[in-house]
Amino acid sequence: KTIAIDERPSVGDEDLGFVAPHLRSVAPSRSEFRWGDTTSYAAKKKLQSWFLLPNGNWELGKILSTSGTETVISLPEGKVLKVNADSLLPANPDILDGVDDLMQLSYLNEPSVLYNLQYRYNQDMIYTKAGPVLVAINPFKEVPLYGNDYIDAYKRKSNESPHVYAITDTAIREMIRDEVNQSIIISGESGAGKTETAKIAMQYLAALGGGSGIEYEILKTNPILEAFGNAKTSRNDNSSRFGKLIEIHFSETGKISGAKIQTFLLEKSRVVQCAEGERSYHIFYQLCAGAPPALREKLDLKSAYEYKYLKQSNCYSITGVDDAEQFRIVVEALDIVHVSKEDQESVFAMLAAVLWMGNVSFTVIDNENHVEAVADEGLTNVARLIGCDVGDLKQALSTRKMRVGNDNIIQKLTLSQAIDTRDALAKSIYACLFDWLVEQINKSLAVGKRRTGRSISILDIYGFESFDRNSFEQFCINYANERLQQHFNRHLFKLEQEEYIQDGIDWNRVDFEDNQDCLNLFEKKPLGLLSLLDEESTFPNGTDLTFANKLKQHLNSNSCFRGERGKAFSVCHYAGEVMYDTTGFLEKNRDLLHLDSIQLLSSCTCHLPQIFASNMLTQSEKPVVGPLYKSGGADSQKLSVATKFKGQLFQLMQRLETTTPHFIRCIKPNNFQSPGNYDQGLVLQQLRCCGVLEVVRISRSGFPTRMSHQKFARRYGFLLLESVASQDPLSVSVAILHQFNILPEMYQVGYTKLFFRTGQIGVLEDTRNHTLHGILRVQSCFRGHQA
Ligand code: AD9
Ligand code: MG
Repeated sequence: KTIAIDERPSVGDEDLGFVAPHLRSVAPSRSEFRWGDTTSYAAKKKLQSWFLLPNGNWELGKILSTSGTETVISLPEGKVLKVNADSLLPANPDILDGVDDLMQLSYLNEPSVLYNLQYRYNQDMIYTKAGPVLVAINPFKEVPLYGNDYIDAYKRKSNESPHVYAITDTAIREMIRDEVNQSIIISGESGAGKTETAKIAMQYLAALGGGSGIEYEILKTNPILEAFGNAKTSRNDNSSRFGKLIEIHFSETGKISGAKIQTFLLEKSRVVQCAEGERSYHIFYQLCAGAPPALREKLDLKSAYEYKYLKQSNCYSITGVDDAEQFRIVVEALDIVHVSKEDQESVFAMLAAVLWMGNVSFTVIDNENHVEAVADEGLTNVARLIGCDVGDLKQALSTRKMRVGNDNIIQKLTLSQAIDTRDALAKSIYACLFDWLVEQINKSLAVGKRRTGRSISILDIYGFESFDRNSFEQFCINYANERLQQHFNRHLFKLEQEEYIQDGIDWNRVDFEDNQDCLNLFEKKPLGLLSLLDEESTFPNGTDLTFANKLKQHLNSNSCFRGERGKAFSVCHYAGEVMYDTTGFLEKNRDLLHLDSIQLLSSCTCHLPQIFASNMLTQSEKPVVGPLYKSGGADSQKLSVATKFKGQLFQLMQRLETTTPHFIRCIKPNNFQSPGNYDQGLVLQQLRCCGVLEVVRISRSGFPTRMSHQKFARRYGFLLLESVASQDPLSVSVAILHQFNILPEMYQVGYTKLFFRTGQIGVLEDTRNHTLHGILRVQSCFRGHQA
């Protein structure tokens, strides 16, 4: 046989360009790898291998010799060690360094993946594909990967390296080609870069243009929502404290015609309480620093450190951020999304009212420790700003109307009750303001008449959180992430299977480890976490402790649940076990605003009644959770926070289910928000947690290597020892399979493609390489002779 001289050895070689990326043989994962095999990796000498250091990191070494389970390996700096084969994993040949899709790695194990990502990261290639998923590693610095030139290059497809732009471009093309709505689902832990990634995707979409500046308006929603919904936390200087889905609509001509934003569960508690070193929502500091003199005077604004709500965490500024300048940017953005100057002023007045509310103090008035709000600067400013009578406000903050039998009585409050009432009012005002603002933005972005009904949605939700102390907020956030993870698993898995079915191969469902058990733990009725939480929230005498005990009583047999000491319990999430402290769970789930406060707010001569009216209406439209929460029955009936959130998530999932999803997994390379710092352990933990390795495992459990009959015949046909009667690609392919004794259970022949199990193509590739090497040697020898 004659072979073209340019058919060189192939693994990682550029001539692989014409072969499906999956072609390169994929080695079994660590657990699947059997060192006893005759084809065992360790048996091959001088190969590169990963060696597990005692500190948990991996180091690259060369195998010198192997006997039994013992291997001699040389490590950098001349160290030679005799090690157990268990501490070794095969490394990829240098030629595969920095491949842009992890599927191209010959050996797909944790150290190889870590190394590949790091190799790219060190060169500012922060994006890598993991099969269908885009992995994005936060650079914590500006990288030269964005802007119009890049956008153009991805549009023209002259740049095909992994990028958010590329994913977004695929979404646009698939929306047009398949006439199906698309979604870009961004996940990753706090500070990993989800919000930035979402903005980069929006940038690409906006470059499609719209008309009447709608695309510009859409981009301007970002500074507004970030000002009102983001805050500095210990993890991220600009941490989103709400979830967001933005649905961008397109016209028939493929231009943007409008958009709609949906938000999920804003972290209200931050308004009145935040941890040392963290901040409340950016907008408060921006207002204090940037309000022009006239506004300042009108609202009687002081500096941030004069307000108790802002003072408690002892943190007022963020390195590199100019709050006054940000305020100007937010005002400009509000102008652009058509929030009138008058409305803007009301918004700022509400913000000032919230700040002044925190300064309202109380004084003890009797020997039963009852208190009364002090009529000082705080109280009078709140009353003035929200437009109510000082006396009414004082009354609402110091007493509570109760119904006992048929009588209405007025009960005085203790200090802690009064503070709770005050804080509940402040949280409520802020949360309603946030919702109202989103509503105003949506009015401005409302979809134009000439729409196709096609859309691309971008989901940027808070990532999985596991702190030293985890409360109700983490409980909700992690529940949301479980839902999202299920969508992720099922979808990627389903797609994979559909391809097999389409190509007519014999396919038995491959089960994968899904997180349904954990979701059941949350959602089962009546004995699930959410139901039990709601039930306890309706009991007048329910406390965080009785709640925790009830969980232990009913859920201890559940494999995803573990009762802990005292008021704590643990949940085995897909991303790891998290211990929750139930302190405050019931209160936060009830999220009560007393009727007195509601009445007060309804009577105000400001925007609030209007804002509240729409908010209360949406709540009363839905079924209530149970009987009235508190004794006396004077409080409004409303949906519990957890139940409302669950409903929102169900709706969200239903909506996403009708779209073609594109997944982006953001990774945080270090905990210091610092550039050029790649912490292997931290990255690995996230790869495991956010399921990147799992996706690869899922895609590998089927037939991850696939190649069309033609390509297969062309690539390996020359290895045939006997000629085949019929030269059609399928016959040639089958003959190759027989000659190489590929076991029937190791491959499937589809209508158009051959499908192989993990690692199967490796033998063929090896033989091909050897043969080609031999041929090259002979040819060069031959040429030498000729010369
Ligand atoms: V949280 O769950 O909302 O707390 P995110 O949203 O995952 O979190 P975010 O997008 O806010 O993280 O990123 C954190 C910071 O990382 C940003 O403020 C940037 O300073 C930095 N970052 C993230 N992505 C990029 C990027 N592509 N280029 C440059 C980036 N900097
Ligand atoms: Mg964010």
